[in-house]
Amino acid sequence: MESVVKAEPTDLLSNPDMVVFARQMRAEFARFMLGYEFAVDEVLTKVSILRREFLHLRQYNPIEHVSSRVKTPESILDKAKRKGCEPSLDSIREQLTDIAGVRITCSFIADTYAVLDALTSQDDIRVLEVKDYIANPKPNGYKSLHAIIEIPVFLSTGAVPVAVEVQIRTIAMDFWASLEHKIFYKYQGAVPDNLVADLAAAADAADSLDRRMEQLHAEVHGTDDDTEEVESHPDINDAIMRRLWEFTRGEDSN
Ligand code: 0O2
Repeated sequence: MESVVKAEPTDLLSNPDMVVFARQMRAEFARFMLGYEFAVDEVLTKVSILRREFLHLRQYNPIEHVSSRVKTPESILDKAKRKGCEPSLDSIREQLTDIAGVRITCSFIADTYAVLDALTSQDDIRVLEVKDYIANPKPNGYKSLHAIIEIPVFLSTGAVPVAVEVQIRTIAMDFWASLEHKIFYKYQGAVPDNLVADLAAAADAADSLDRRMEQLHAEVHGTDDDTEEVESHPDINDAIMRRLWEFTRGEDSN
């Protein structure tokens, strides 16, 4: 990855124009970064609520693991330069939609679509783009669901919409992608042909595993249609149900 030339503090002090620029931009860039950190927090809260709701409603958790990151300022500037962005934070905000990222790892393929649907159908989320690399894998075998969503972040000055890239995939897809990523960086993009072929074969194996695991799961637990929806809560016991029964009939003596 190309890196930008870093200004040392001494450079800043020796250039009065840069001192003025840095004084203005430091706070603006910090606020820019904070917006993405808050947006990630908002998405993580939504994912956590979905996870708990799924668990209560279906007594089944489709989300195995969640991780998140906000690109570093250096990596943002590198990518902005690569993409030929205008030199302004507004332009970077508009063109770089993956500054904030949340990755959700699910148990099964069907879960990835269910989670994407549950998240993107929420009223305060605007979907900017969805890429289905599960139905249409990349030539190297990469699979994942990608959604660029815009979520409002409520600051003291009002609500600001912030873009977050959400990647949703199965454990097998995630395993493959993380190994491929390491290989890609080790060879700086020029992966030898034999490894490219091996990775493609491994992607097929991961796909077969996903499908077999999903079949097995369906055999053991039945399909969604067979799942009895039983919501439970540790504090809602028979005594509470009796009180509720009496209360709804005007007989509650407590
Ligand atoms: P990182 O370090 O994970 O952030 P873009 O590159 O975003 O401008 P593109 O290529 O259309 O545009 O985006 P896409 O296809 O939605 O991919 C964006 C992200 O998906 C990547 O981010 C990776 O995280 C992941 N990804 C896409 N293709 C592959 C792949 O072939 N292998 C692996 N392992 N991951 C992939 P970054 O910024 O490249 O990396």
